[in-house]
Amino acid sequence: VDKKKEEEVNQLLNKIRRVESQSRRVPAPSPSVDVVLGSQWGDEGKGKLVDILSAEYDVVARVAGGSNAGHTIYVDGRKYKFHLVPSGILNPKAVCVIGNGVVVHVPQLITELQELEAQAIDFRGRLLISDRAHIVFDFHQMVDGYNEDSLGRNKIGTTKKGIGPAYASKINRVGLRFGDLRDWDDFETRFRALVSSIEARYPRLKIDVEEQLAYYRDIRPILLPLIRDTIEFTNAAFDSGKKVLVEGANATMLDIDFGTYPYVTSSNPSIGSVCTGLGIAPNKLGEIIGTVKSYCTRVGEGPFPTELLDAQGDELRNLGAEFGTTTGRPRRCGWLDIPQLRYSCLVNGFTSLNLTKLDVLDGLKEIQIGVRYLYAGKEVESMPSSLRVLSELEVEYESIPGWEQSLAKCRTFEELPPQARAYVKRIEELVGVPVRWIGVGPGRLDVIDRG
Ligand code: 2SA
Ligand code: GDP
Ligand code: MG
Repeated sequence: VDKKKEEEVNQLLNKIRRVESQSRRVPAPSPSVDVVLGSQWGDEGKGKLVDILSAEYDVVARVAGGSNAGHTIYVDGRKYKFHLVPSGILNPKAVCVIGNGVVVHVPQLITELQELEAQAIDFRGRLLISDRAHIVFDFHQMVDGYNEDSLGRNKIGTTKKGIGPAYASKINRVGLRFGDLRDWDDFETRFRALVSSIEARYPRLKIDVEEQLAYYRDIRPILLPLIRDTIEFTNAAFDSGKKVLVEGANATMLDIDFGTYPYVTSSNPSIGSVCTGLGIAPNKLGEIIGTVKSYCTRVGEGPFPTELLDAQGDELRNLGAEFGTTTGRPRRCGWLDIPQLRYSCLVNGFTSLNLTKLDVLDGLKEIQIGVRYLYAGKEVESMPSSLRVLSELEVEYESIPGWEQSLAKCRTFEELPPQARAYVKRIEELVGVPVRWIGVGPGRLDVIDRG
């Protein structure tokens, strides 16, 4: 009898706990902040989707990285390349925010603004830079180059845009932020202190302090009107019912925490930086869209399990025009990697996928999908942190027949040839996340939206 009573009490307690935890869970306010992220090693085509979606949004924000990112967009046969300015700038309605988590090289930003002006795109009043965003100075880029050279064969393969050194200044608490430009005397004092600390560490670097200070003194009147408390701005916009879209830069496998460290970038391109790089609370997040290239590419050094080092890799590079947007470097190419993608889904909680560049596979007789990692004869269950394991593991592949015809004109899922549909379905089945968008060409309209 006692046992029965105990069980009844336990059941009741469990019920109360369940009800309690449900009532404590605050539902996501509506509308929510939606996010487009890179799920592989970058260059999946995030910029293109952000450009397409931005017509529906009032605010488009960057939250991490800097001018290492390169986002290419084709609209009406015109090519646009963005490194710092959010891709939403092409939508005349959207206000674009460079969040506190981004590191900004001012000369690059000015170049992009001049390019926008030359193309008659009016960005005035539509571009805001967080007063907490850190500045990438020219000497950060020099340090980046110097570090790479001194690593020799062990180099990371960075873009040499000063990203790592600028984040290092931030973490060392000696960096300068855009808000610091508001008080010139203080900026000047702290700039000299920062240069001294860099010179002490890199005695061979020649930094022209006066020339740099003169540049920032001159450019200050152009920058000051763009500098805002973007935490306040973005949250106020959200609270008044405005729709916010986050444009991810780089990708999960390049994440300083989740990527193939040390062959990574120096920020968190995965979901966490939406909160830390913009000041948005996690309960405001809505759709988290993972951008997945139909095959894999990587620029720079580091392990790449499904890499193709043969003619097939060269074919993918040529078909997909896989050359860096920022540096022009040839991208390493390989097959789609399901264990890697599952890991990315796990870390980011993707609610849907944007599968890009399916058209690049048009001419192939057969397509491979990497479905399992094997190490020392056993299946590897999770993403190994060891570079050695990652470089030595074997990948088991599944073969899918190619469709051997152009997808360029397809605008619905049903219009895709059955082999292409099977490829998409198989990906959904293997990762357990629906594919909502399918890219069939580089243009704004070359996309299937399965809604
Ligand atoms: P960094 O410069 O410190 O961030 O480099 C560290 C690693 O991160 C990689 N990385 C990238 N990978 C893909 N695409 C990127 N953007 C450009 C593009 C790259 C280009 O859109 O094509 O033009 O070469 C990007 N940015 C950084 C980098 O290769 C290092 O492996
Ligand atoms: P991002 O960094 O993720 O924005 O991507 P990048 O712009 O660096 O690289 C993606 C490249 O693929 C760009 O040149 C795009 O124009 C192109 N692209 C994007 N989606 C598609 C697609 O579905 N098909 C083809 N053929 N090209 C695409
Ligand atoms: Mg890119």
